[in-house]
Amino acid sequence: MPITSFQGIFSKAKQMGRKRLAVAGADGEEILEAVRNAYEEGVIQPILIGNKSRIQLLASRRRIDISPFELVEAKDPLNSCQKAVELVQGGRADILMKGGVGTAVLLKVVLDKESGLRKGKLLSHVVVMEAKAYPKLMIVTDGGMNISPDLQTKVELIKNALWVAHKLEIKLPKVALLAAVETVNPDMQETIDAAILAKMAQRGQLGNLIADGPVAFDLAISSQAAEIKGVESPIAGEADILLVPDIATGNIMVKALIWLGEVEVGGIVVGAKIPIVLLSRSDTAKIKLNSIALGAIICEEGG
Ligand code: COD
Repeated sequence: MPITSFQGIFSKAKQMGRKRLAVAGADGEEILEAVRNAYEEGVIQPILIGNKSRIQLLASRRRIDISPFELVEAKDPLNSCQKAVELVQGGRADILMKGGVGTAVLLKVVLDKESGLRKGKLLSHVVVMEAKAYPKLMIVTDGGMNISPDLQTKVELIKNALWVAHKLEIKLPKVALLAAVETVNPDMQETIDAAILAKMAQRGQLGNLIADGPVAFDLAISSQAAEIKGVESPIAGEADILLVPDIATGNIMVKALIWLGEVEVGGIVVGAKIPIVLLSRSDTAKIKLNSIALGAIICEEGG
């Protein structure tokens, strides 16, 4: 049965046993709290990288017991990222998490051709969303890493999202190729890309999934909207994966739902040797915790 909630994600993460989480730049109170919460949930075993004495000071200020956690000294944010990546390379960490280091600093270390964590695939950001008004989890990509994906990049984005869908035990995911309309408009590149991707999916070029587009967001999540619009689509009202045209669309859509709707969210970068928890400073403690749990279930079996 597919997982349909973050409660289900946590249950699976706990069943899989603790994963080793390397936190690059762990000297932040919010980060320590999120890591402690995930540890208490039985999901991870943290390795905290950064300025040791500052980490200890912040932890005692927030009354967070970090005595069961390993601490690794690093002289600055870049060094924290390098040490975190080294731990992964040495087989000592299963998940990487961005703490108080810049996103670009971490991603550049991760993308380094010689010492980074690439495995010949595209790295992409996926957000998993649980909304009260929708019975399935939604996998949204890419509102966090790939800025303006071309057709080939979109193919890779779908393949990465498909892998996440399988980890969520969705056997035959339905993919909505999002645009503003349901017809191909030569002035809207995303509608052309969507039509090509839909044909590629139909021919089995994208793997085991059902995809359709261009479709607007309402059609993807509401069969009633499809009926009103008079559009027949095999994914209408049942989308599992939502491919957005670019980073701005995805980022705005997810943030609008977080801040105005009732959604549970977790986000992660996939496609590297290990999952990367990449959080925004404004993310709530719950989003941080959800993202760590998501990272834990995305890990390859055996870490
Ligand atoms: N997957 C795999 N390899 C990649 C990827 C990717 N997604 N992106 C770049 N590479 C490789 C390139 O092939 C190249 O070999 C090397 O990495 C450097 O490529 P550049 O010069 O294009 O990459 P950078 O370092 O300038 O930029 C990569 C970023 C991921 C930093 C950039 O794309 C970016 O800033 N993305 C947006 C991140 C962001 O601001 N998110 C906001 C919400 S959190």
